[in-house]
Amino acid sequence: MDARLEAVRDTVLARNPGESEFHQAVVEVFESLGPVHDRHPEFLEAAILERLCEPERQIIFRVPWTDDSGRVQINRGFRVEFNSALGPYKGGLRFHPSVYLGIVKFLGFEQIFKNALTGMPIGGGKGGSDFDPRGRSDAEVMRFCQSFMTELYRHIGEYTDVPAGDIGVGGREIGYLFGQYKRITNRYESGVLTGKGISWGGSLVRPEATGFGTVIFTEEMLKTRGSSFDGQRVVVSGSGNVAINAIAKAQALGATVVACSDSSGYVVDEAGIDVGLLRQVKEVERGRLKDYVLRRSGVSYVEAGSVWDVDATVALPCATQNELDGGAAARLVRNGLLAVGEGANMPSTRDAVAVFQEAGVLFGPGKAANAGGVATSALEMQQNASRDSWSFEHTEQRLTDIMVGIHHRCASTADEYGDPGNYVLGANIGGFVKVADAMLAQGLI
Ligand code: NDP
Ligand code: 2IT
Repeated sequence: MDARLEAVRDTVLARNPGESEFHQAVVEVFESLGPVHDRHPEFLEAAILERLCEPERQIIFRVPWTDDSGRVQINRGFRVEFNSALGPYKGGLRFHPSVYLGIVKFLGFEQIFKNALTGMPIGGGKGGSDFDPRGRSDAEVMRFCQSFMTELYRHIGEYTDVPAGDIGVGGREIGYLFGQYKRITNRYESGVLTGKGISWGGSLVRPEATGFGTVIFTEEMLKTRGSSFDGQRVVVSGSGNVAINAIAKAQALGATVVACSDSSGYVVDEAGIDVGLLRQVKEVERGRLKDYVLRRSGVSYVEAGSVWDVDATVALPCATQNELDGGAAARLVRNGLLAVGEGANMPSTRDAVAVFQEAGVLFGPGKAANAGGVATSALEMQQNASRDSWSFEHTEQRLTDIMVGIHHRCASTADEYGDPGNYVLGANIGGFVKVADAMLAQGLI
């Protein structure tokens, strides 16, 4: 790493003890930024990096609620409003028992660069709670969401901060959150949340957008080698919103997705995952992946194993951070891997990224490859602001154009900085320069 940046890095790590995922995200970005500071000494003088690493505002709050048996439960809520140089804070809410400040800050930090890459007017933020929705009734989820919003509402707004979904937060939760916001504020402020239902201010394509976008970005990478998804053997991790829609799009482009997973195990389906059945099991019934196997013949289920043990030419990690390590990466590379598109945020460890890059595997980092979700959230905000709603075809075309644009920005930035094909460098520098320029123009705030 560039010596000038090392000192900043050390200060950031020391000021944020115990937040290992945040440290990992910061170090990965800093490793790309030396050449930018050679060209732009003004960024160093204005302490852009120090300011970028310190969130503009961090909110932590108590979320009390009552479960179905009448017992009081207490969770912790977070919203980190990281950077508003380009627009209102924008980013999802994650409900998962592993959530703590270090996770929210890593996600919020990544979101700054991701949102900049989309070319849309959105800043970076993230939030969530250590609430575990698994096994909770709809009524419990509703009471939790209402309590969460009773505190959060004072911090958000169409022009301030616009949350959306992430792990454990989908259409159901956004509905309960929106209802409570509307009730407290007495405003039908559609643009305060994205991922809304289609009949009450949502956008077509938003549910599909992250998975579709990841595949579109990966297809653009494959094209640079004269290849495409057609005929590829694909493994996807996860079986949630991002994974299901990545599977659907990859298969629509002619690939066969032979495996997917949840946190309990993975399924191998050599004929190609039946997306209709997967949606029924996971989205309609809110069941486990194991239930998929019971309804389809010729399919195997591996309890507690790693889905990365299944050979693939294209890997799409779409579950969670640090789910694909150096050992798994080396095994995939030995068995013919061509490309990785990260649908999740930071799913590959730093070791894994190094293995992919040394082997010449096309590697699309999450902040570029999964930006289609937040980009389509910004399209939802546009529709809300103009009180309009667009067709599926129009919105999907906008998403495609945005993803092709992000790929182009990453690739051309990597070329410009002398490391062709390095999408990590391209994404980090491309996102950073846009935010840094805006921060410089807006003075010391
Ligand atoms: P969902 O809650 O819909 O699905 C999450 C999936 O990942 C589930 O299959 C879940 O399995 C699995 N998973 C979650 N945590 C773990 C864990 N600790 N270990 C193993 N598996 C795990 O979330 P999304 O699909 O929305 O999000 C997936 C990833 O994509 C996340 O990294 C998220 O940040 C990222 N992302 C999401 C966007 C969106 O628009 N939703 C946009 C951009 C990125 P199980 O059910 O067993 O927990
Ligand atoms: O990580 C992400 O980009 C998201 N969870 C989507 C955020 C959004 O505001 O749509």
